[in-house]
Amino acid sequence: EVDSATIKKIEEAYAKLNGPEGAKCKSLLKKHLTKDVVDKLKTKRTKLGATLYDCIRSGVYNLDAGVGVYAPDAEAYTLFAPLFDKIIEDYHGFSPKQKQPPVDLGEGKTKEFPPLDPKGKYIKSTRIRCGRSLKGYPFNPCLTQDNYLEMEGKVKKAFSEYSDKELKGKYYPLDGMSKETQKQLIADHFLFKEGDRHLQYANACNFWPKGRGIFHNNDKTFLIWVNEEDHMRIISMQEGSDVGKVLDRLIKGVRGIEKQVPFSRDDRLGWLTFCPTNLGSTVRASVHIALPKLAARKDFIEICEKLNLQVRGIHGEHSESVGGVYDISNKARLGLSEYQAVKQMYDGVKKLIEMEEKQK
Ligand code: ADP
Ligand code: CIR
Repeated sequence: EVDSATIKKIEEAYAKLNGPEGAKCKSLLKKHLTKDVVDKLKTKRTKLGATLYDCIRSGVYNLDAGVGVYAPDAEAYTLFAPLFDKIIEDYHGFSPKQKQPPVDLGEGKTKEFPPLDPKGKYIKSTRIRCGRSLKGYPFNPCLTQDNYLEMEGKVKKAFSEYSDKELKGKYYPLDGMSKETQKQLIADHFLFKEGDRHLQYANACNFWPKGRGIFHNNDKTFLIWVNEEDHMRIISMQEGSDVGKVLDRLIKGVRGIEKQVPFSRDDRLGWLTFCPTNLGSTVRASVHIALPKLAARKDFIEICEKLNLQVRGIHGEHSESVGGVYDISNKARLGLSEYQAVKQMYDGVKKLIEMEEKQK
């Protein structure tokens, strides 16, 4: 049963999105939260207690959001499917009839990805990340402080099992980290930022910084974020444009950790994540790249979108470009394998470089 106060908040949220305040809002939430969807879903509650309001809260407070929804638990994706399916289809081009293909991390195929920019004219660095959720735990809004600490303990133990020399490293909890260290790690693109309002309004920052932290090897080329947006973000990155090498290291890291901790996977949606934009392969493969001639064109973003690429600023999502350097990655993660997601970025960026070289 959903109490009348929550139903009222859902109705007010709908009114806000469609009233004067929401006039400039362009989120997928606003687009797909129709009156019909509201009426169908406002009285539903997941077994863990989450309502439609928990899914939409972030996008109702952040009218500048691109997407605006998060799933408080795995069941939300099916219980609130009339909303999520529409947003998922719009973002990934993945229809309700489609199914995530089997896992293909790209083992044995990483030689297909030699350096994109061997002379180092355009690309500064390359990063590939994927997300994982621990089996048996809901997403952020439903986690207790004990859950956070228990999860942190489990993954910390798993990290200590890495025997590969390249991956071996140390776990640094956020709780107790000095502000200078934290700031430096963020500035150098290694650590997640703090105080993201999209996550805050999704109730994803409860008990912060408890249970949050980062594992990394000595060179900071292999890193794992713990309990930020997702339970885990597994990351491989390095200077230059050697995509194959970055992927090789990510594969080793993922295979190493999945032997220790079981992950949540859905038959249709693939690896489960808190944000619907990350479902499926969960892979975002990106380069930091400067393309001065192309980026000067008015249709630069459109060119990238046509190549299934997403453009972000230099400090990640919702940030700006600095010195003409952009973060360019695959956009879709669902409906394609991990290997295909990397290939989408690889082929797209290759094309962008060709265009830059031909541009007058
Ligand atoms: P995510 O990739 O996990 O969705 P963000 O967009 O917030 O999240 O990016 C996280 C961090 O990774 C940011 O500091 C961003 O600048 C950094 N980053 C992303 N791609 C690259 C890259 N190719 N090289 C170096 N840093 C990168
Ligand atoms: C938005 O809607 O703009 C934010 N909620 C972020 C959406 C996608 N990005 C993400 O999950 N990192």
